[in-house]
Formats: sequence, C-alpha cells, structure tokens
Amino acid sequence: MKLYSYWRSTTSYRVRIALHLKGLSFETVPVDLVKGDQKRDDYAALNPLAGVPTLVLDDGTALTQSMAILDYLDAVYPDMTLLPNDPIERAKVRAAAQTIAMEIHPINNLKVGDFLKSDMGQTQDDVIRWMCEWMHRGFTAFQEQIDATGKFCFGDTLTQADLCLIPQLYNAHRWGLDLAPFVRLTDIEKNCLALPAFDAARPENQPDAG
Ligand SMILES: N[C@@H](CCC(=O)N[C@@H](CS)C(=O)NCC(=O)O)C(=O)O
Repeated sequence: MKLYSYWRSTTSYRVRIALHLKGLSFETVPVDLVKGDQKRDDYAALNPLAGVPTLVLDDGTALTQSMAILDYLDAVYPDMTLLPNDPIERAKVRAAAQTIAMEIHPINNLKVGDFLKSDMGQTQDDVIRWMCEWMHRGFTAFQEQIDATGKFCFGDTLTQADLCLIPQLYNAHRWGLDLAPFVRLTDIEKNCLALPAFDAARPENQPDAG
C-alpha cells in the first residue's frame, strides 16, 4: 500500500496510527502541502478534494477521507478493530471522533487559514486565534463525550476517538492552545504516545519531516 501523506497533516496522522497498530507495511509518498503539491493535476486525479491522506491499495484502488480509510482498514483487518461492536458504544465513539473530524478539523484546515489571510484580510495571528477558538470549543465538548477515567478515551481499549485526538493535540501544541482545562486529554495523550504504533506515526518520525 502507498500512503500519500504530509508529515504535519493530522488526517494523515490518524491513518498512519491505524496502519502501525494493525502491523501493516506501507510506503509513504510525501505530498508537500506548503508547496501546494496537493493541487497538482496528477495528485488531484487521485484525491478530488486535493487533500491528504490518500491510501492506494496494491490493486491501484485509491481511498480518500481519513475516517473512511479507518473504516476500510477495520473491515479488512479486523484483528485490532478501532470501533466497538455494541451499537451504543460504537455511536459514542463515532460521536467523539466526529467532534474532531467534523467540528474542529474542517474549519481549521490549511486552505481555510489561507483564505482568511488572502481573501479576508486576516493576519497570521488572527488565524491562530481562530484555530485555537475552535479547538478549545471542540475539546471542551470532546472531554465531556469520552469516559472520565481509563487509559484511553473509552476505557482501556483504543478507538477511533484516540486516533483523532492525538493528532489534534499535536496541532494544539503547535499553535499554543492553553491545554490546562484539558488534563484528561493530555493524560490520554501520554498513554497513547508511549505506544510504539503512535510513536512511529508521529509527525517528527516521518520521512518528509522538516
Ligand atoms: N476530511 C478529509 C480532509 C483531508 C484534508 O483536507 N487534509 C488536510 C491536511 S490535515 C489537507 O490536505 N489540506 C490541504 C489544504 O488545505 O490545502 C480527511 O479526513 O481525509
């Protein structure tokens, strides 16, 4: 498999963690988002949204949307599934994961920040304030959605919620969000980053890390 990804991309980070947790080998194909490689015709043919990640399977099938890729990996490699079987528990995990994947990430994406600056006259400081505001609100909800105790978001079993949380916390550190109100989240972060699969997936450990 080939994973088209960017080292700092939180959506790529989610998929890298899943691939490592499931012990799958893959080749990383860097897409430099800062240079705009995601907008090149050859890449846009693989991923019409011009974003990373894209997972290209050995038969050439290109999968897009990180959460859909996580679902695919769970369906095909169910040994270490990242969603509970119980319908209520599954809905709770999905709700928490979607708070990050749908409420925080899309409005904090690179192209949104670029548009705020290029077309709406905002400064880089304004954009950082914007990103921190939505992370703060999203994390406030997320912290209520998950279990109050346990090694991970839901008990002692990893789920898609953890795979969304750890990359988003990477961004939170990067942009200087005050994480004091989110001790439960940073405790989970410590537990996750102690695992080899999370460590291997860290942005700093990618071949294109700058
Ligand atoms: N919902 C998509 C989002 C993909 C996406 O936009 N990823 C970001 C990186 S985290 C990106 O490639 N941004 C490029 C841009 O904004 O130009 C997913 O989860 O895969």
